[in-house]
Amino acid sequence: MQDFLKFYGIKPDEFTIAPLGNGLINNTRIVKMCNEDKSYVLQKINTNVFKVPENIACNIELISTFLQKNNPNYFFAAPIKTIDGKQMVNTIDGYYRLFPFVKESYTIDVATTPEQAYEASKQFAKFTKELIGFDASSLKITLPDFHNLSLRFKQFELALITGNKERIEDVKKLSKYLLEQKNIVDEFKKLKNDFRVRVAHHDTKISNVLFYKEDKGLCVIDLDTIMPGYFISDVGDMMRTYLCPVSEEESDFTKIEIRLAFYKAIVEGYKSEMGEELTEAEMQSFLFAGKYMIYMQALRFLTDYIMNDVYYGCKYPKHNLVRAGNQAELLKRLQEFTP
Ligand code: GN1
Ligand code: MG
Repeated sequence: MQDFLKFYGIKPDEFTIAPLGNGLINNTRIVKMCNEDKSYVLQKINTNVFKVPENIACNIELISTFLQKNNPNYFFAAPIKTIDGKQMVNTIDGYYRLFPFVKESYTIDVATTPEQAYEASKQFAKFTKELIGFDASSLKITLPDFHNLSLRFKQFELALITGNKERIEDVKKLSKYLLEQKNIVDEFKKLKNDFRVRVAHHDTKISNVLFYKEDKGLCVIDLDTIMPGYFISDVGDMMRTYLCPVSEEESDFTKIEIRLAFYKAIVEGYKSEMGEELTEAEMQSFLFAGKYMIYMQALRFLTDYIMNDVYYGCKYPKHNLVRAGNQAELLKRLQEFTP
C-alpha cells in the first residue's frame, strides 16, 4: 500500500505504517511520519463494493465546495489531494486515498457512556443540518439501494432458494424468525412517503466519529456512503450500534440488552441539531429507525452467510451466522423495549 504515498510527495524512508480500525469493507492503515509529529490515514477502497469510486470522490468534492462557501468553520474530513490535485489515486492494484490524521483525536469502538452516544448523535445530525441548503439529489449514488429494506428482504428470500443448501438447512429457525418480521418492511414502505430526503451518512457506527478532549465529538468520518437518504438510516444505525453494550461481533447473546439511557442520548443528541428540521412523522419514528436498521443488518448478514460469505469478511467459518444471530437477538430485545 505504501508505494502510493509517492503521489503525495512522501518518500519510502519517511514513515512507518500499521493497520487501523476494524471496518469490514475498506482496508485502512495509519501512516506515521518519522521525523515530524504528523500522521495520515491511508485507505484502499474495496471496489467489489464501491464499483465506481469516482462517485465517492465526486460527492466529497461537491460537499466540500458547498461547506467551504457556506460554513467554512465546519470540519469536514475530506481526503488530501495528491501533488497533481487528485482526490484519489488509481493504480493497477486499486484505488487509494489519504486523509489527515487529526492530532489528539481518537475513535471509540463501543459506546460506554450515554454522553458518548449523545455526542456522536449530535455530530451525525449536525452533518445533515449543515447540508440542508445543499441539493441532495446532485449527489451520486455510491451504493445503489444500499438501505432499501424491501430489496434486502427480496435478496434474503432469493438466497433461501439459490444459496448453500446445507447452510439454509442449518439456519432454518433464524430464517423463520426473520421472515416473520416482514411487517417491518411493510411499515418502511408506508412510512418512507412521509420522510424527507436529505444528505445522510448511512454508516453511523460510533467508530465513524472522531472524538477529542474527554469524549467531545469533533466530526464524522468514513464519507463513502454519503448519499441522499432518510433520517431513519442514520438514527437507526446508531440505535443498532450504541444501544447494546456489546457489538455485532459478540457470540454470547446473553450479553445483548437495550440501554435506556443510551436510547435517550441518541434521541436528544440528534434533536439538539435536527430538532427544528424533523417533520412530525420523523419525530415519531426514532424507535422504528432502530428496528429498521437492525432488521436490515440481520438480513444482510444471514444472506451473506447463506451465499457463502461473499460480501463481508469472515474471521472464522460461522462468523456471519453469529453476526446475524446477534442482530436478530438485538431486534427481539428492541421489540420488547418501551422508551
Ligand atoms: C460495513 O466497512 P464498515 O464496517 O464501515 C457496511 C455497513 C454495515 C457494517 C456492519 C458499504 O461497514 O453497511 O453496517 O459493515 N458497509 C457497507 O459492520 O456495506
Ligand atoms: Mg463504513
